[in-house]
Amino acid sequence: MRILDVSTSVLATVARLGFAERVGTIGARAQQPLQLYEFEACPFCRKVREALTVLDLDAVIHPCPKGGPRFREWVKKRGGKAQFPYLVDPNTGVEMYESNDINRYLFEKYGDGNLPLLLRGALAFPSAFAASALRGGRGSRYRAARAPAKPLELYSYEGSPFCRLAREALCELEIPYLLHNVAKGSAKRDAFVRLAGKMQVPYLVDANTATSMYESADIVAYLERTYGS
Ligand SMILES: N[C@@H](CCC(=O)N[C@@H](CS)C(=O)NCC(=O)O)C(=O)O
Repeated sequence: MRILDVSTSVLATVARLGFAERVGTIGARAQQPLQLYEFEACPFCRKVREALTVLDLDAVIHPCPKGGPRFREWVKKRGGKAQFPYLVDPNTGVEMYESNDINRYLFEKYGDGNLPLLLRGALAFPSAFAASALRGGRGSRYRAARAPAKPLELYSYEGSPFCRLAREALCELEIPYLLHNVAKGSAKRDAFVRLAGKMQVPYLVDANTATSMYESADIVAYLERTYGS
C-alpha cells in the first residue's frame, strides 16, 4: 500500500505540474494565521491550499471530511451551508466561500494581486480534480477518531507528495492543526531548521503528547495509533 500511496501522491503533484512547491511573490504578512475549513480531497480546497503555500501563509486547518461531526456543522451554522473551502481571516474579519473569490482575496491582500495561471487558467480545475482522483478519495471521508485537546502543528507544503499523505490522515481523523507552509523559498525555513534539526517535511508536532517527528509513514501510523479508533 505504501508504494501505491507514494506513487499516486507523486502523480497528484505531477497533475498540478509541480505547482505549490515554491513560494511566489509575497506581499503584506498576516499577523495571525488564517483559518481554513476544507477537506484534502476537494479540488477547490486544493487550489486554496496551493495559494497559501505560494503566498507563504500559515493557517489553522479545520478538516471537514464527509461525515465529520465537528467542523462541518460549524461551517453550516456560520455561513449557512456545508460548502468547502470556507475561509476565515481573523486579521480583517473577512469570511467567505468560493475558492476563486478566496484566492483573489488572498493574492490581493497577501500577494501582488496577480493569480498564477494554475489558479485561474482553463487547466486549473481539471488538473486539481485529476490530482484528487489519483488519490482515490483519500482525505474525503471521516473515520471515527478522538479529538485532541489542542491543535497539532504540521510543517508542510502543498506540492509535496509526502506531506499530502500526512494531511490526508489528519483530515480523515478530523484533527485540527496549525499548518506551517515552508515551501522552497519560504522565509520560515531557517526557523524551522533551528526548531526541528533539518529541512525535511512533513514534520508533525503534537503538544498533547510532547511528540514530534519526521517521516510521513511514521506520522500516519502515529495519528492512527493516538487518535484513530
Ligand atoms: N464553487 C465552489 C465549489 C465548492 C464545492 O463544490 N465544494 C464541494 C467539495 S469539492 C462541497 O463543498 N461539497 C459539499 C460537501 O462536501 O458536503 C468553490 O470554488 O469553492
